[in-house]
Amino acid sequence: MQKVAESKGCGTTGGSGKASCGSAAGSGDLPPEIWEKVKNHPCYSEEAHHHYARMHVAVAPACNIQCNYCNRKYDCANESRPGVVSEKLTPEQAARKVLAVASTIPQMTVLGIAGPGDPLANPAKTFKTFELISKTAPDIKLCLSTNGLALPDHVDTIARYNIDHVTITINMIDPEIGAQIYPWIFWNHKRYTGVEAAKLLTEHQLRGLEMLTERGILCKINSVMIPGINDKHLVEVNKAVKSRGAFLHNIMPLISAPEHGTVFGLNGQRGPSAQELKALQDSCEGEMNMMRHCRQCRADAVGLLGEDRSAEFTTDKIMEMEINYDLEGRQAYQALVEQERIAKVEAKQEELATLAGEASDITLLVAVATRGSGLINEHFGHAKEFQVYELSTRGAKFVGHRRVDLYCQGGYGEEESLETIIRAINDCHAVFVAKIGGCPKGDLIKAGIEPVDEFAHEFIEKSAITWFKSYLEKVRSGEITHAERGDAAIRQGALIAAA
Ligand code: CLF
Ligand code: SF4
Repeated sequence: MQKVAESKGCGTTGGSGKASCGSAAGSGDLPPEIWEKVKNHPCYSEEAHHHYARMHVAVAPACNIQCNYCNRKYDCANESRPGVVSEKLTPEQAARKVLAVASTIPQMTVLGIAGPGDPLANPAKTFKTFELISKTAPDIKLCLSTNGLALPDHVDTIARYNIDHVTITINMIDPEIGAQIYPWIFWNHKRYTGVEAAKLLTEHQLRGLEMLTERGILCKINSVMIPGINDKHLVEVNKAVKSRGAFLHNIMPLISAPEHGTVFGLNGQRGPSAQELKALQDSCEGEMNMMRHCRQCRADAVGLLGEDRSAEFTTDKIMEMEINYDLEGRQAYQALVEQERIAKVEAKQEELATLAGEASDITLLVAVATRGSGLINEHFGHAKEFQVYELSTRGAKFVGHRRVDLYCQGGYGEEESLETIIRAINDCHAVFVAKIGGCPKGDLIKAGIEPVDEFAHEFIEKSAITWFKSYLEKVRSGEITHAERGDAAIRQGALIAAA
């Protein structure tokens, strides 16, 4: 357990001076057995999430607690963005779906069960699904996300099925705070409310975490940041989970809008701003590695984090699909992905070395339009999200992403969506794109955000460092004056899919 706790996890990306899971050496400062577990898990490795995909199967509809940020009509809000699950699956349907996706998306390496309720409130369906998949697709990593109430009862089963990655959503360790988040829990055929409910929940969560880490199972903690309720308290949560051997901490913004029909949505509880979220993540980073690339995905999501290909794999479609689960083909494809990944890291390291003599204390953010592979390969108008990197003389560090409305709307509503995009990346000095039209370019410049298209289809971090060096040079020569940017808005609600 200690070994895991001391390891530098995957929220730590290169350039910060700390080792990264995606270092050119392949393993950074992680023990080899940990590296094997995280190297192609898109949630446990920030570096991997540019290249590898995950899928969820929605086999777990029931829940044993109530969170004030969740409405049962929607996906599990602690592992999903709001939006109905398209279909609930039986374990057999789920197993077929996994094979269908694995045949089509060779870089899909992880199968997660994350709802739409709590997987451990549906243990028969959850473990049957894992059992079927471990037999038919043995190269796929198994991953589970839970609220933790029933966790201590299932730790041995989790270990028996080789489920090597478990996420527990822990929003508090103080029952007084918990009572403001959870109106009730259902345990041992009895409903508990208020502080008593929250006390039971936190005891089970922390005991479950200890039991898992004692068995060498990698644990990630998800926490929903709820301003005015648990925002300051999450620093204490961070210490508590680190001391119990958690590998990674993922502090996510509360998603709260009246149309979701949640208690928080209806009573006007706001989510954090981009600056508030980053400040909390930064303050916890000294204690532990922070995940910053979570997309709060659906309980039936398929694809790279940030893309959703679930519509390609509805039950009707997979029943008709010819399934060819080709293990060798998958491995060959993933070997190519690894080569691409190593080239990207080497390019970054080379460029980083040229920053060595710089003494500036300027730190700034830039936004990047990407479709994955660590490349600047998305058109501004087609971007559904922008990845955000922090640039300093220490290099380029991934610090988050901003979901946006598509700019290209077929000739309608572009001005309106541009306003929301500018609000979402308002804290950035520049936006890197593969291509951008004249209109949005002008408006971005007016808003003080430099559109940069000269690095189209090149590696993100290397390009960002090159641009940053020229920025510093312009500041030094007096051509520009460096100024801090303002705050940015975190988009609430569901993603608008590309047409
Ligand atoms: Fe799914 Fe969760 Fe496993 Fe990932 S998601 S069960 S650990 S495979 Fe990932 Fe999605 Fe964030 Fe979850 S981006 S919501 S952290
Ligand atoms: Fe909703 Fe998940 Fe909370 Fe259950 S644990 S109430 S499904 S957010």
